[in-house]
Amino acid sequence: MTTIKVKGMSCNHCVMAVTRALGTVDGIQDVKVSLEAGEAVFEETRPVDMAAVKEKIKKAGFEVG
Ligand SMILES: [Cu+2]
Repeated sequence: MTTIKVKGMSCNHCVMAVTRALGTVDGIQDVKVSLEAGEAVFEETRPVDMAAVKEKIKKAGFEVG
């Protein structure tokens, strides 16, 4: 289980966008995004490239950290 902080989420659409973005990253499964906590939690089925994660989140319009 991996937890990352996601900045910039303000509504459920943001949550969906982040969930979708993470779902496209190789090795990521069972994505759960919490708007209240500003966090995303996921399982890694294999080592995940955090740079790729940041890139996808950024493309979706949000910031990791
Ligand atoms: Cu939103």
